[in-house]
Amino acid sequence: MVIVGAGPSGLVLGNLLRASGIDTLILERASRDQVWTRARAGFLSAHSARVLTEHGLAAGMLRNGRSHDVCAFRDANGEFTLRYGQLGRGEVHTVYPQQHLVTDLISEYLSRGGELRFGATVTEVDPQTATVRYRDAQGDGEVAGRFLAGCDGGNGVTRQAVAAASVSRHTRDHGITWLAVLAQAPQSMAAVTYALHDNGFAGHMARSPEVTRYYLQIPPTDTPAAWPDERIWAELGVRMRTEEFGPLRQGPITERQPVRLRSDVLDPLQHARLFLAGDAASLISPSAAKGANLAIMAAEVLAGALADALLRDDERALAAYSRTCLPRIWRAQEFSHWMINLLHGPLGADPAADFQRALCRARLDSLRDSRAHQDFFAENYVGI
Ligand code: RFL
Repeated sequence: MVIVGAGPSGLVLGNLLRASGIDTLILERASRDQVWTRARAGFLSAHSARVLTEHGLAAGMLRNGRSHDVCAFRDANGEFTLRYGQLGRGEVHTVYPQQHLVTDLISEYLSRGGELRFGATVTEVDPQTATVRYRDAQGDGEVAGRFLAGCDGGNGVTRQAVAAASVSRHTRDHGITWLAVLAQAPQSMAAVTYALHDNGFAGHMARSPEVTRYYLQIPPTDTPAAWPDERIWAELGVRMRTEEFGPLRQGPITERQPVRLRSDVLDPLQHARLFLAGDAASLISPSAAKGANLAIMAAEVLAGALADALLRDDERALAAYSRTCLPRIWRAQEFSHWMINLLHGPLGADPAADFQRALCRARLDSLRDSRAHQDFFAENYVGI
């Protein structure tokens, strides 16, 4: 079995297949150091925590992850918090940085006897023969499996190979850009905090005791160079209303990366003998922290289906793979879209923008006041 990509989806898949005794090769373009240090997601859903625990992949998360069950919203009317762990289904997040999870998954995969080649870039994919061509320091190579798993993210070659076949592609550019910031500083507030402001959205998310992620909505044409440290902290201060709620704990900014909010879902998630999982299957905006969790969900479903096919010659679950995953992907997309509409009024001052901003405020009021609305939020925020 050949897997392209050593992110959360490829590594969870590889680990589960190795646990079933299936031979696996993961080809990963980046170096081991790059994969170990790439900071991205941090909020694992209850479902992800359960999958990792059930399959013996949760030792690091259980040791160093932190339970998180409250989020806060700030706007001109003040701040309110939602204890989502006591709402909806009562589920909570576990905060565990993605690069730590990936590091754990790599060492477990290798100890299960899995093969993993870093610095191996897949250049061509043939879904009919389940063959990939790749380039590494030794030159060009080719390898084939019974099946291929495309776990190479949102811009990968496997997604292009499936998209080129006659599949439907549901895509949407939300027209919003965030500057994703990592600060070498402890978190400033106890909870994830979403701030709505006429200047644009700002977010605060814990990562580790020393590192905090912030997001700032920025004009799509801005480059990271337009946002030096001082400007980031000043604008976060304005949007987070620090005069009213107290200062942010500042530190050096170690990453400033524009993230365009986009959704992109392929249907079906396969072509011939190539199956997609994670961002390769569906891109989702980070507004509701779903991407890594969808990756883990799909990897578990795909691992079970591949084990049936490879060990028991039963391809029914594999044939149903897209039908199993797509409704869950669309639920997450729907909630993520709901969050985008909640958090972003339009920038600028015209009557249409005023109307949209008033709708955002009304949505937030409803979330503040309505228990039914809060239960909906909690169930979808942590669930898949
Ligand atoms: P990944 O993690 O992108 O891994 C794909 C891997 O494939 C490799 N690759 C190739 N290898 C060989 N040959 C090629 N041709 C290759 N092309 C690519 C890449 O080097 C890489 O190692 O995909 P995967 O496994 O599907 O996992 C998806 C998640 O990483 C992603 O959805 C999340 O990080 C999204 N996300 C968040 N998700 C959450 O659930 N909770 C969060 O709080 C959260 N925060 C975030 C995020 C994504 C962010 N960015 C950078 C878009 C915050 C940010 C800023």
